[in-house]
Amino acid sequence: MKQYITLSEEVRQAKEQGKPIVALESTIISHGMPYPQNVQTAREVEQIIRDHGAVPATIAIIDGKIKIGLFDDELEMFGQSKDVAKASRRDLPYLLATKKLGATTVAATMICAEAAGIQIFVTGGIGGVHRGAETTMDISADLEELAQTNVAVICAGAKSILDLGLTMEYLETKGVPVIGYQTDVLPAFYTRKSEFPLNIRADDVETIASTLKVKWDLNLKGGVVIANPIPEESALDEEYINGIIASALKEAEEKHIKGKDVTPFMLAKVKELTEGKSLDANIALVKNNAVVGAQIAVSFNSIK
Ligand code: PSU
Ligand code: MN
Repeated sequence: MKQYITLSEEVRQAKEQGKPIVALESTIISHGMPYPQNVQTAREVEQIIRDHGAVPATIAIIDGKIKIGLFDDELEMFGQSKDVAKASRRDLPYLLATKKLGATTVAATMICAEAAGIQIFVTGGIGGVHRGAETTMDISADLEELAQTNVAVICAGAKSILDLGLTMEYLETKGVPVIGYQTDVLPAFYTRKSEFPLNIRADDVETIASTLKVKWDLNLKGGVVIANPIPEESALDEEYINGIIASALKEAEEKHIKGKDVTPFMLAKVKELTEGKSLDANIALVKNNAVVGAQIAVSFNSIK
């Protein structure tokens, strides 16, 4: 796999010096947020990670290589170009072989991070079991990746465009720990709470770091979800956002949106219906995850 990986100079030095590194995905840039907020957020998230003592590594597929750490003009390209494929596990071989541009999802970012020796990954929200999956079978490849790839994903839970109950059942079946950071219940992305209790709560990052170490020391393969609620002041009203999500889901169904297009469609539609409020919330929660993710990376790096 090594021949397909290119490290940025910043990441290469960080590895050489044994510094903590935090992986970041690029689908959130190319397909999760509009331009120019996507690029601006990506830059700010990288800086937050540096300010908290770790080194950011945004991951993407460029010119037949898995790039670990992007240049500023590459971030800009992923933010602007309409010609970037959404790259999940299944897409990596073809995109690398044909030297196309690919923005990595949570699943693909986990694969690339693990291959580059990075165990901590910060994002906004993970994919999951979609509502109606009992007939559509729309279950994100992110969940299968969490079942098998040794990377911890810091997120704000999963969006209620998904079936959160089924998503939790799936993760339980696959043996993926879901750790609530200072919370007893699964956060629902735009809101701090959901009706789903968590089995593990951690109030400090050291507990999370040591739990990761023990899991992988035990050779229990797979990832860990660290669910970090959106800051109170940025959270949206639950009834309000759930109403919007219901209308967006209805429209997705009427327009026969399927497969990999479902999540980007829903994100863009919810943004439109909330007049940008969902985007502001999304940006705030990713930055908050960057703080916690960097702290976990620093702690994990000191004990691993
Ligand atoms: N959730 C978000 N923003 C995103 C995504 C999820 O709030 O950008 C992206 C992530 O890259 C995630 C992917 O891995 O969507 C899941 O897509 P799918 O449901 O098609 O697996
Ligand atoms: Mn899907």
